[in-house]
Amino acid sequence: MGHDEHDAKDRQLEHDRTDSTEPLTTDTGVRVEDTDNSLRAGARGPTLLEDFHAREKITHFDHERIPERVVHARGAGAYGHFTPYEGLSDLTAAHFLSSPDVTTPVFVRFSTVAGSRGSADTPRDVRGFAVKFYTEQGNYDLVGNNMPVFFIQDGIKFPDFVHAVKPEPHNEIPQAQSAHDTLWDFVGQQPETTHMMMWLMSDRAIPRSYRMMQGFGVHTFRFVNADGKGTFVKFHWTPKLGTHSLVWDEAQRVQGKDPDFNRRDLYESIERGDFPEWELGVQLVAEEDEHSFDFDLLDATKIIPEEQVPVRPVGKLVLDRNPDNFFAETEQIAFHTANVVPGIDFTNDPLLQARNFSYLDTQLLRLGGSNFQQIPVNRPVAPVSNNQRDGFAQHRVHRGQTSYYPNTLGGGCPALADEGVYRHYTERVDGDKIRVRSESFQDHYSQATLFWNSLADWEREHVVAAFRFELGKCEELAVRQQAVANLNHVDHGLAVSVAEGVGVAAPPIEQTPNHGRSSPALSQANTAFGDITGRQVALLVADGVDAPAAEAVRRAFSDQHAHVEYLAPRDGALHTREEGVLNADRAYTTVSSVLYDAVAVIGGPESAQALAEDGTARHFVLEAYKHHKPVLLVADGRSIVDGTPLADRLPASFGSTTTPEGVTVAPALDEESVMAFLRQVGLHRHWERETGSIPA
Ligand code: HDD
Repeated sequence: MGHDEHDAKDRQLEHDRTDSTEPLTTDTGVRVEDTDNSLRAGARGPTLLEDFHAREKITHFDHERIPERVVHARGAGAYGHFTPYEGLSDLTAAHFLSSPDVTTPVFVRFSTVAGSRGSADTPRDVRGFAVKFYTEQGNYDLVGNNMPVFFIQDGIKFPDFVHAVKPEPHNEIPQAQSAHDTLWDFVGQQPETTHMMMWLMSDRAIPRSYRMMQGFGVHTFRFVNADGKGTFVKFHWTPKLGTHSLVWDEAQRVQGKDPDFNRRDLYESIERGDFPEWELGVQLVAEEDEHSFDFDLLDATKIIPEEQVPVRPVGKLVLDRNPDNFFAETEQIAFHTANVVPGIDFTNDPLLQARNFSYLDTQLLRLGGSNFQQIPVNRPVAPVSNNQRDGFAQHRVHRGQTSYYPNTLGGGCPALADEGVYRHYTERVDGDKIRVRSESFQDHYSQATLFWNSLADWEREHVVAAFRFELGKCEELAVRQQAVANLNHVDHGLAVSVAEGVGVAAPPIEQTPNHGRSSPALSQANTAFGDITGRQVALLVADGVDAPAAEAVRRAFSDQHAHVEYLAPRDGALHTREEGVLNADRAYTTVSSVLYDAVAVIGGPESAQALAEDGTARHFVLEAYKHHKPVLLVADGRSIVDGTPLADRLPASFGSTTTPEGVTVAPALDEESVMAFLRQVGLHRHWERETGSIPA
């Protein structure tokens, strides 16, 4: 189902969509004669209070802002739909999972956590992955992240954690950065954060695209079937395009070159018809197996390793429609972990229990009162019928004499339904009223070590570099030292490498021996490769360019839904080697290599010479190389790297080949070289390439 087929949510929204086609009016519908000059006493006299149009216009403007989300303020979202592969009625009574014939409209909002609403898309941070399913049984929200664990085990610590990671209160510095003293001061004293900090220091924290990241429900939830039987469940979203990341240096530069990098990528992919896709998977654990793990299922700082419980694919999510209005839809959407439908229930995870309080509470403030579920994007497609009344901005006109239950005067309406109702899972609980953390929550290191052990060499190098960067930004040496001491429980070698980079003493002895276990599913080296949908390739061109070669590269990529842009020293028409015309897509001075996945330079002697003499073009190629991106150099286009360290890494005389460093060179453009370059783009990055000596 695509954009044109109008699902139930789309049809509902149609009533609210507004086009400004009528003449200009006030909010009360009165046509306005002049909106440039306020009403005044004399041409140079004072403005009159009776100018209701001017007052209304300015007043409304004054009230345009609402509080941003206290976390996850920066985000982007889209509509789409979810379809299960098969019926799951044996596990859950949830109707949206009952049959492949049921397709459910969704809205998904992706976000960073720490930054303000106007911050950049690519800081080192967790990404939110929040899905609202508009099911026939009411709205179901799966409010997850792109990492499968969390910083803390109990929601009561969430305000402390967020205060520590947000800009420091005395000077509100730094914006959207975890690299500062207060975060590391906090986590250094909270061993339970260690596992999540390993994920945060990994490449997961700098996704190339929202389309290329996993999502996780994090908590263990509970499926409940029609007979009331429960099964523990963890939710996974797996992107069709694989899980791919930026390079940290690149991510920092993107913040300046295009702060909207991930938002733009999502929006443009959908506009182009390259609809992002994820597979929903579930890990299922029978109730009787609750205690058969060496960690607690209720502890949100733990994963269930996929080798222990495989992920079963159960359905597909496709995003195929951009919102019409960012504020109305993406900003006003209100997620809440307690928005569940029959068949899905909670567990006693203390983090989840706190969330079930926090989300409703925050929406009441953020959206100005209790009627926020009536905002178009939040409205369920399921009928709403109850005795909740009044409140600010009540949009419903409830008819009838009664607004209480039970009643006879209103015919007993609304009555309780016999079927399809939400029934809380029956669970026996018994215990003293105490403030303690369960013994089963006390192992904070084993899974941090598991994660470390599971990474490829290049991923580990990135983790060490990330720790060095972050701790290197901390002013207090004691804060650095504490973090290193904590890492010594994860892996001694890791702790030593980090210590060496940040000028503190390396721990002399191993604290906790590395258990040696790993879980291959945790490494991005084992993700999907080869699908290059939506990848952006920069093709540097100048006057005199070999146009047939340029067009051949572009065609080969667009056949696979990737996009080649002709970047030239200036905008507009170029003359080609063949004395024709080629239109540049952009001047390369307006963009940067960090906004592209790969770079190609082709021949035409005049074009090659112009590019080779231009420092900006040379830097473009070197920078792409430094960020491990595929490079294609054809014919004399290769002269762009003359005199750089890259030249020494190319074969002196060459046929068509891809070097061990992942640069494809060809004496003339042919099918083989284009395909070789395309394959390199499908591999995302050439991580083995040495880049430390490249001065870009
Ligand atoms: Fe949260 C927003 C995800 C723990 C309190 N959270 C928020 C969003 C996501 C998450 C994706 C943005 C939703 C949107 O796009 O509007 N949060 C998580 C995950 C957690 C988590 C995966 C751990 C497993 N959160 C968490 C705790 C608390 C909160 C423990 C409080 C005790 N989160 C909130 C909030 C926010 C929020 C304050 C801010 C804006 C909002 O809810 O709508 O209520």
